[in-house]
Amino acid sequence: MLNYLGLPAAASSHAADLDNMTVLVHWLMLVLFVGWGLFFLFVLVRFRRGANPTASYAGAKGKFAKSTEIAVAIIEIVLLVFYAIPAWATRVKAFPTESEATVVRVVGEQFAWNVHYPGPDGKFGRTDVNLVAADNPLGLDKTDPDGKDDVTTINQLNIPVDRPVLVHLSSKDVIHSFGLYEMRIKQDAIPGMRIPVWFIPTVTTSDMRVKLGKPDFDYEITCSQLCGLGHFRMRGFVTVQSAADYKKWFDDQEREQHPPAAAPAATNPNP
Ligand SMILES: [Cu+2]
Repeated sequence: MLNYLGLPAAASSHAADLDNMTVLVHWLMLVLFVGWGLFFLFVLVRFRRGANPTASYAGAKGKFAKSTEIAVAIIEIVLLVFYAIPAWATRVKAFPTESEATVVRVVGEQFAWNVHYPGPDGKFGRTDVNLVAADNPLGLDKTDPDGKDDVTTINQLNIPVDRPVLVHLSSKDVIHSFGLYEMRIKQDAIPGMRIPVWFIPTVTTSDMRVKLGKPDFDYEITCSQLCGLGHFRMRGFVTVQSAADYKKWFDDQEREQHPPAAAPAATNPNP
C-alpha cells in the first residue's frame, strides 16, 4: 500500500502510525516543493529585467503570500500536535511491564550484537566488565545463581509474535544504533547507559516470507551509526516466532548452553 515511498515491510503494532505520519509529511513536502517551484518560475517572469527597468523598493503587497504561509504553519502544527507528539508519547509512556513482555538485553560491540535472555527465573545473571573475554563477550558471572539459566546469543534475536518485547540496550565500546527497520525501531546504544526500547512484533518471520514471496527473507538488526571499520558487517537477525516455536527454540538453547550435569562416565570395556 505504501510501496510508492519505498518503505520496508511493516511488522510491528506501531508501524502503521509512523508510516501514516511519514506519508503525510511527504505529501506536505511535495505540495510545498511544487508550490515553491511554480512561484520561482513566476518570479523569474514577472520580475524580469525587461519589464522592470528600475527596482521597486516597496516590496510585494498581495495577501496571498501571507495566507499561504499561515496555512502551511497550521498544517505543520496539526502534524506535530495530532500525529508526531501522540506517536512519541506512546513510545515513551506506554512501556509494557516486565511481566507482560519478553525482556532481553542487547549489548552492541565492535562489530556484533550480543543478546542476553534472563532464563525462566526472569532474572538476569550478574555481569562484570572484568569478566569479559573472547568466550564470554557479555562478562557473565558464571557463579551467580541468577545467571545459571541465562541464555545468550550473538547476532540472533528470537522473539515471540504479538507479545511486547522490552529491549534494554547498551554498548561495550562506542555508540552503535539498534535499527529494526520492519519494526520501525531505531535507538542509539550508548556505552554507560541502559536504554529501554519496546515494540510488539505482529508478523512472524515465516508469515513475512510468504507475504513478500521471498523464502530467504529475514528481519535484520542493522547498526545505524557509523561505528568503525567493520560497521558494514555489524548485522544481526531477528526471528519472530509463534509462542510455541519460540518456547521450543528457547528450551533448545537452554539445553545446549546448560546441559544437565553429565552422567557418570561409562566404564571403558577396553582399559
Ligand atoms: Cu555499530
